[in-house]
Amino acid sequence: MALQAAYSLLPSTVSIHKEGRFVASPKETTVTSFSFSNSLRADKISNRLTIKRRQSPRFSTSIRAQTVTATPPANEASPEQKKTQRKGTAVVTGASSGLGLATAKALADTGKWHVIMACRNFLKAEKAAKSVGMSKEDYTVMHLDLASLESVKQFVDNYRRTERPLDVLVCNAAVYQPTAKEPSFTAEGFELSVGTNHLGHFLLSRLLLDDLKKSDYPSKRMIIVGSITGNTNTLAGNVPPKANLGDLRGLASGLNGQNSSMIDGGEYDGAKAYKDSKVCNMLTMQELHRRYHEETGVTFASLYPGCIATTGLFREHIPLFRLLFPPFQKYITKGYVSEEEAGKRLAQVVSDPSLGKSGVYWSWNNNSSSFENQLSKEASDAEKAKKLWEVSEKLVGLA
Ligand code: NDP
Ligand code: PMR
Repeated sequence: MALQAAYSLLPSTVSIHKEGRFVASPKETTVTSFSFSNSLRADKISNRLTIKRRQSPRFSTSIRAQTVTATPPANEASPEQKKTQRKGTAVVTGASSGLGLATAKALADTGKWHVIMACRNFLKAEKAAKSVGMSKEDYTVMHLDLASLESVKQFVDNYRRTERPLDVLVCNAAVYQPTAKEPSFTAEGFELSVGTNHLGHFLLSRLLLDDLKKSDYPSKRMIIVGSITGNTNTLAGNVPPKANLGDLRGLASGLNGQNSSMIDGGEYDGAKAYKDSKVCNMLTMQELHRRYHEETGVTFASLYPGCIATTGLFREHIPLFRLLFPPFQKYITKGYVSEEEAGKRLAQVVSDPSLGKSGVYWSWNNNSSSFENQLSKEASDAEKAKKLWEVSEKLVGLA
């Protein structure tokens, strides 16, 4: 069983106690129980959770509770928001399916946003927009292939030619290759998941920051979608292979498969490459915040929208995984969220006045209220973020 295979990769005994602390010990040998009670939607860790598994490497860790800072939903526009009557323009990458499409739809439905659907497959994006009932005046599809830095530059040029202001950028697109035996590469020869999810977005966000600066919209935002699976202070983030950027030696040596195609310089692992790319996304958001928030007034944010187990992200996973993953997340972890709900969450981060704080990694709890979540040690390591920034700048040709 696909998920059982995954269980067998878990640390031998994982117990989640009150306050969301979880500890693991290496003694047990079989999957004997998996119980949740009083499920805690701070990334869906329940008060009591016990998992036992077949074999265990040295594993003994303690995982910190998620910080929960409840943010009341805002019903009224702030005085700032009332300043402008014009529609905001939001660029959403990867808006042709899943979370990106649902976000585009949620924003369009408010009547306050024009969405630029920045997609690699023009026809698919047009069809997707129609299929969810978006009206033509609420969106524009523009070509963007994040697996090509040339395409990123071309997108920025094309966008500038439209002379539209840019008010919000949402870096959402991603690829996940959990079953790939060998790495594949972007046009410039970077391992595909990190090349697309991190480097493509890194260049895009750096170039479009100038355009965001020019916007007169009252709340300018740049959002980079993160994930729980890149955060090793959560149960989900402890499912092997775990994210780990190490000292970035693989990235520094070009991530082109000559020395290594993994950021930490290790053996290729598609699932790890994705999780590493999400750590890069969350580190980049914080580095942008540190460097530019004060100077530009732009709000930088990341988020974990919930487990949207039905999206195209899992298209390369084995069929059994795709069959079992949604019920597993719905009924066992209770981490499941529909595409529609996840789209509303990301749309909140785009436009809700109460989510205007910069440098935050947002999550949602059981009753769908947002809170400022705590990132793992690595995903909040300021020194690593700086190093990642500098190495990435070189790779994308900005330094
Ligand atoms: P989908 O596969 O449904 O959407 C991914 C989107 O990215 C698609 O539109 C896809 O385009 C696009 N894309 C992929 N490669 C490129 C590229 N080279 N250039 C441009 N666009 C590209 O997955 P999700 O909606 O689930 O994922 C969206 C975001 O949510 C990702 O950042 C993911 O990490 C994050 N996330 C998802 C979770 C989940 O449970 N699903 C949980 C946490 C975070 P195309 O349609 O052409 O394939
Ligand atoms: Mg995970 C609280 C429990 C929880 C949550 C919220 C997720 C989210 N997952 C949880 C637990 C578990 N998962 C457990 C206990 C297992 C072992 C059975 C498990 C397994 C698992 C696999 C094999 N989970 C996965 C996979 C994937 O291939 C997905 C992945 O890692 O993609 C990178 C995944 C996910 N689990 C999640 C989420 C949100 C994902 C998709 C990850 C993402 O988009 O970042």
